Amino acid sequence: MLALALAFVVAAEPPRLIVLNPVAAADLAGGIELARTLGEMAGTAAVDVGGFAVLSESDLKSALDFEANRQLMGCSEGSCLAEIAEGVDARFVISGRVSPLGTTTVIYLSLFDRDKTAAVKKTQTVLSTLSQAPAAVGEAVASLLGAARSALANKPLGTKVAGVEFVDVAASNLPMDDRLVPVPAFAIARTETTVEQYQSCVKAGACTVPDRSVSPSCNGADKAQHPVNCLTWMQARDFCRFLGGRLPESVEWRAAARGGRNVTYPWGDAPPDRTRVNYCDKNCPSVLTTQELSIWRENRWIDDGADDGFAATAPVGSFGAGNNALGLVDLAGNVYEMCANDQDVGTKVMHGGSYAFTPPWMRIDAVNRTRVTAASPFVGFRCVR
Ligand SMILES: [Ca+2]
Repeated sequence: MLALALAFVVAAEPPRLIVLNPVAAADLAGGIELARTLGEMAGTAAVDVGGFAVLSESDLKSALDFEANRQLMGCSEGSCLAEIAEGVDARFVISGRVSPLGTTTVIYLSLFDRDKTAAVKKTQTVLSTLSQAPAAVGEAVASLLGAARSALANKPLGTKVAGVEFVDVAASNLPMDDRLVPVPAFAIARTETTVEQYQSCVKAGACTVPDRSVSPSCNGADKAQHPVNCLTWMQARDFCRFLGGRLPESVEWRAAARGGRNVTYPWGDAPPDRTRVNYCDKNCPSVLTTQELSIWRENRWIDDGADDGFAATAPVGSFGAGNNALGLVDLAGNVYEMCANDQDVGTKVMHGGSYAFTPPWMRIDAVNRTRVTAASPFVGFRCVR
């Protein structure tokens, strides 16, 4: 006889999605009417794609009081979208704007994820005639909802993906120059990407092998727990994509390194020393080229009095005293960490200094740059998601 376990399956309500009318540019002829039409098209497309409980702007307006209604007009900032989503318990908001561009009309749509307090996907559609609008808006909405579905399928932020452990970083305001830059919540890898982690992407066919011919200090399989180095910015980007993540923006890297505190270095304000950082100590000259060595000597970039125990990279997490408040390791020293954003043409921002650099480069706000095509033993990365 079969013992049957009875289970009551409660159909989960589909996640709520709000579709706001795009904001019409002031110089767009018939803008308000067109924005309303496009908003309706986007709402219809979202219903057609399915999987979400769709609220249109007109549904919302009838649900909201006058004051909230007034705030809704022109709502496109994260804080405003978050408030609206919160108000009706929606996970996602599609919003955007529509502008003329020469003889064409451009529709920008973006998908805001309340859980990430950030836009997670953006589309841009150019229309030469308005008859193209229903198909084009439908395609844009389908792509936004694809991103919404993958956000729902993702594990919570602070989890392991392909052996990479992610740590949540709360939303914060980062002081830069004389202003505060809002940085939405995200998650960042606890360590620099290791050789072993990178290798899993190579095996999967999603990453290419680093060019280890550039230096004897490039890490191979015998250094599985060392940071992967000697790769281009594109290779780093591809690895982060493989994880479903991306490279950090410079402001994100800094916010993560601060870990919610107002500090000069990841661990605090005490100057770097051999217990906190793998930097250019007395072992460092042995891994510099002759040319580098003369430049380093000339600039006094070598701390001959210190011994951190490593000439080139160290296994990640070897300097516990240098951890930050979130438990992130090796933010300073070991390898430089490439970021997503440009420093100038053909170069990307990087942070944190490396085994061949000195204390001033270990400051959280110190910025260096790397050519996107360069592969250097000094440079590695970690991902965010
Ligand atoms: Ca580092």
